[in-house]
Amino acid sequence: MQNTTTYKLCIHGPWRSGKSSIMFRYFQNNFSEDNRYTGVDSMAKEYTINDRNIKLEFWDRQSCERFRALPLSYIVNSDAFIFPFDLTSYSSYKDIKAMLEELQDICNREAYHNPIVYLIGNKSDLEQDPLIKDEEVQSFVDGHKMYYIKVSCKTGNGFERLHQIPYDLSHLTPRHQSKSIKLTKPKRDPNKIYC
Ligand SMILES: Nc1nc2c(ncn2[C@@H]2O[C@H](COP(=O)(O)OP(=O)(O)OP(=O)(O)O)[C@@H](O)[C@H]2O)c(=O)[nH]1
Ligand SMILES: [Mg+2]
Repeated sequence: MQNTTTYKLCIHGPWRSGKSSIMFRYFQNNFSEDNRYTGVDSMAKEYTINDRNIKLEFWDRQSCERFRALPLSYIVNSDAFIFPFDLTSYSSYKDIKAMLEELQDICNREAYHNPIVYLIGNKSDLEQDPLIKDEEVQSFVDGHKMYYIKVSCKTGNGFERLHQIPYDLSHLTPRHQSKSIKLTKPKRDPNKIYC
């Protein structure tokens, strides 16, 4: 039987930007207005692309980790990143830009690491008079070598592009294969209160 190649994709972004909703819309094609997605860290799906077996794992950073920087173990072991922001919140957009600059600094230091980055403008169903102009985001994206995709987890709009991700990744050698560090659930201190 043929080997399966696993690619890891980390979803990181501001609080309530739709990280968990993106994962559930992608894997289960559903959406929930309430917060019932909390607690699920990862989901995976297998594909066959050009006769190769590929497994795509999404890792969702939980809201209680919202003030923490992305741990280096996530960065060095991820083949791709989804960075969502809320199209109806300018502070969400400012936060995502800061997070992306931080990721880029680390990737530049780790000179060999060149992940695929998807900047996601989420909640497009709520956008009537756009608060964050497409041209503004596009000029940021052009300077940073990443894809910009507008989606709505509520309606599923834009997800056809996200479903191309396994094809984008299938051209790469996965990061974790040569590394000993693995993505795992974050360790919790039993004496500490998490949000
Ligand atoms: N209208 C609309 N609401 C959305 C959309 N995506 C997410 N939401 C809502 O926004 C809220 C936050 O979504 P989550 O998926 O929990 O966001 P998150 O980034 O995982 O949140 P934290 O983990 O708490 O930081 C929830 O109430 C969702 O129902 C969307 O595309 N449209
Ligand atoms: Mg979440």
